Amino acid sequence: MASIGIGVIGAGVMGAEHARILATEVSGGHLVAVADADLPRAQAAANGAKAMTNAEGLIADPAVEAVLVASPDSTHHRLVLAAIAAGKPVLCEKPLATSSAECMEIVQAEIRSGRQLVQTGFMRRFDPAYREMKAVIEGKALGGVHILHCQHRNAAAPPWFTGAMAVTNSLVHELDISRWLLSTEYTAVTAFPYPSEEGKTADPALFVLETKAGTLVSVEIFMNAAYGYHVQAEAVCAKGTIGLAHPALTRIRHQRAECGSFPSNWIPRFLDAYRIQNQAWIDGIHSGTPPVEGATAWDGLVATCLADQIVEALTGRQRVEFKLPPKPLPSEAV
Ligand code: ISE
Repeated sequence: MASIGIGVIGAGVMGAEHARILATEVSGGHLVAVADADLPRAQAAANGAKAMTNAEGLIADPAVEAVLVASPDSTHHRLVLAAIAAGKPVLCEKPLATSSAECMEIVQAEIRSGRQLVQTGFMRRFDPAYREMKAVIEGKALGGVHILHCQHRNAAAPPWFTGAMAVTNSLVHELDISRWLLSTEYTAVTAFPYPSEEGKTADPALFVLETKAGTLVSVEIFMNAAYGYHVQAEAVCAKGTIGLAHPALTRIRHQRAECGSFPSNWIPRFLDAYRIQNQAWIDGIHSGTPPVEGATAWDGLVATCLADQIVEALTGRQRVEFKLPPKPLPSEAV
């Protein structure tokens, strides 16, 4: 099959990185267009491919056979629905949409299209280290997982980042990856926000999630950890533990100390994950079978729906039992 023409919507940090990956690091697909409200920014990311300001125009463009959405969160719902209506496969950065009602509209529209067109960009599922962790957990040599400890630290939150976004934009990664690692669903959450100064958002915050499998998942979210970008996960199992190793590839020993550096943000840490994710998405379009590791529209809905309930839990130290809408069957699409 000929190489697939891909259009990227959004040319900010993530959109520009996806455009670069699609232009230079994948096979079987290539970048044909980039859309961004800021034309010079679209042109810079397009690097010779078409640049435009109209996202709907990009989706309608006949040269665009598949769409990657990396525009601001609030635009995802509208653009993913437009891609489904055009019958084009769409890989959408997380979150799939900003409310579970919007996610449900996407789930329903995809069912009505009769094809699995949507992949939610939970790229950690393609990260080699997380995949190794999953293989070891499923191999059962360490016994069942009792506790999964997760840390998600950013060097500094951007000025426009709200307290709720620490959940809807950052914690959603742990919601998805832990559910995927453990093959279970969550039942409840208790949030422990660090007492914050008046008018400031709680940072760091600790969340303890309960699961159907009985495993407890602890997640620290620290948006202003200052020292660098750092994601950690360790599964405490009956006969041992498995965790992610330090992300640096080298260690420096100097003046009686040893150190390994941290990246400034998630792109260097998850570079392989983004590339492998995008390649698997393209391969799935060619074969007609989306990658099994990929997060579906339903997975996107689960993360957003739980995140909304966790934001509520943040307002007090209360335990909240999760409620999820029933997963619609293909025959139940409305
Ligand atoms: C950001 O939007 C991402 O998706 C990163 O992967 C995450 O680590 C970061 O906390 C988010 O703000």
